[in-house]
Order: sequence, then structure tokens, then C-alpha cells
Amino acid sequence: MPSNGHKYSILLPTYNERDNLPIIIWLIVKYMKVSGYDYEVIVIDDGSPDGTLDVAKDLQKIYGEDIIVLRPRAGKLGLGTAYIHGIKHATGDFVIILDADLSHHPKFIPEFIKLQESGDYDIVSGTRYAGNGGVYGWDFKRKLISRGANYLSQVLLRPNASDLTGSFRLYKKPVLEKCISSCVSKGYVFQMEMLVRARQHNFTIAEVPITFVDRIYGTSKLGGTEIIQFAKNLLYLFATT
Ligand SMILES: Nc1nc2c(ncn2[C@@H]2O[C@H](COP(=O)(O)OP(=O)(O)O)[C@@H](O)[C@H]2O)c(=O)[nH]1
Ligand SMILES: *[C@@H]1O[C@H](CO)[C@@H](O)[C@H](O)[C@H]1NC(C)=O
Ligand SMILES: *[C@@H]1O[C@H](CO)[C@@H](O)[C@H](O)[C@H]1NC(C)=O
Ligand SMILES: [Mg+2]
Repeated sequence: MPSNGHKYSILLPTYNERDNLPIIIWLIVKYMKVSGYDYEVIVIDDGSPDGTLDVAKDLQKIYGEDIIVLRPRAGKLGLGTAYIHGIKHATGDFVIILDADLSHHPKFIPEFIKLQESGDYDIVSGTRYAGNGGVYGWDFKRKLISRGANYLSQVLLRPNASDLTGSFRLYKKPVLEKCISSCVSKGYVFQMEMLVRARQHNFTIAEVPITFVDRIYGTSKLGGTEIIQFAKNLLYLFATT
């Protein structure tokens, strides 16, 4: 199948994802190859103590330097700035963001791309909370927190999307740059603010239902402090937008 004339930069932020990285990259390559799209995978590792970067270097040797691009940073500086760092090095006209922990299955990427093309959308957002979307492997508490955060954000911010806290998305690169430059928050509220900013700029958003599967290898970085931070930032956004 021929390329569609576009290039997709896939950003993979990693922190201690040694066990997940070979599988997620294998899956990305598999699904991008069958679809025939032009792409690159940008791995942004923040000095993971588990040696994720060494694994990434091995993968680069296997798949090539044009497919696997390494843009590491020396220390754990957080997800928000990891995206900004990755975008600076992206050579595609579209940017796809997904977690490296296998919660987001790369099989959905061709669906994101086809939907984007069908309506020339500015953003395609994966959603766990519409259509056939769903969450697997979370305990009741985690589900409740996620649902609650999403519901509260819906009520307070009224954006035009059903999954505000998810991070599996495709953006036109200039759209992503514009949304990020108007974003004030970091951490978990960042994904949500991105869509709030998108609405303010009148960008169009389409949605693909996705199944989110909890990570098997490694640990989540979500804790009590993140939840409190999330609530604070949410209220801040509510008050200022
Ligand atoms: N580069 C970088 N990646 C991070 C950082 N924190 C988390 N990640 C990555 O971001 C993705 C989501 O993180 P995760 O801990 O799974 O969040 P959760 O799914 O909300 O629990 C994963 O691919 C992590 O490896 C960070 O500070 N820097
Ligand atoms: C909200 O989304 C719907 C369908 O996705 C679209 O028709 C509508 O124009 C959007 N509204 C705004 C304000 O973006
Ligand atoms: C977005 O659309 C609304 C309603 O059509 C309009 O009033 C507003 O100026 C637009 N904002 C931008 C940034 O274009
Ligand atoms: Mg995760």
C-alpha cells in the first residue's frame, strides 16, 4: 500500500519501560508497515534507572535510525515537558502520542489516521468512554478515580470530547504546538487542558473508541500527590477558562 503523502511522528515518553519498549515498538512497526504510512518513533527517555535507553539503542539497531529516533533527557522532568521535547524533534506533519506501557494498543493508530483523513480533523482522540471503548485491568478504586476525574472535568470545563484524561491522540503538528503553547498545567491535568485549549481555538476533534489495558510490567506513576495536584489544576482551569 502506498503512503498517503503525510508523515507521522509517534512520540513515546518512557520512564522505566525496559520490558514494554520492545513489544510496543514491534507492534507500532507491524501496524504502520501494513498500512504503508511514512512514520518515525521518537523515544523520549528520562534517564530511566532500569536501562530503558540501552534497550532503545538496541531497537534502533534493529529497525534503523530513520524509524527509531532517540531524544533522551538526563533526568525525570515529567510527561508534559517530555512531549514538548519530542515535538521539537518531530519531522512529521502529524504527531501521535501514546503511552509506552502497552495500555494503548498500536492497532488503533491506522484507525486514528483514517478517521483524521475522512474529515480533515485537527485532533483525533482515543476514548474509553464512548462506543466500544473501555478499561481493563483496573481495580474499582482506580476506575472510580478516573471516571470521577473525567466526569468532574466534563461538568466544569464542558469540552467537546468524551475522554479528557486519556493520552492516546493524533494531532496535526501545528495544532499540537498551538495547544501546548497555551497550556499552563503539567502532570495529569495536562491531557485535559490540551482539549480545553483545542476547544478555545475552535479546533475540530474526532474520537476513536479504544480499549485501555492496565500495564502488566512496571508500575504506574499515579499516587495521592498526583490526585491532589489534578484537583487543584482542574479548579484553576475552571476559574480561568
Ligand atoms: N519521559 C518521561 N516519560 C514518563 C514520565 N512519567 C511517565 N512517563 C511515561 O508516560 C507514560 C504514562 O505513564 P504511566 O506511569 O503509565 O501513567 P498512568 O498510565 O497514568 O499510570 C508511560 O509510557 C511512562 O513510561 C516522565 O517523567 N518522563
Ligand atoms: C462538537 O463535536 C461535534 C461532533 O464531533 C461537532 O459536530 C461540533 O461542531 C463540535 N462543536 C464544537 C464547539 O467544536
Ligand atoms: C471560535 O468560534 C466562535 C463561535 O463561532 C467565535 O466566536 C470565536 O471567535 C472563535 N475563536 C477563534 C479563536 O477563532
Ligand atoms: Mg500507564
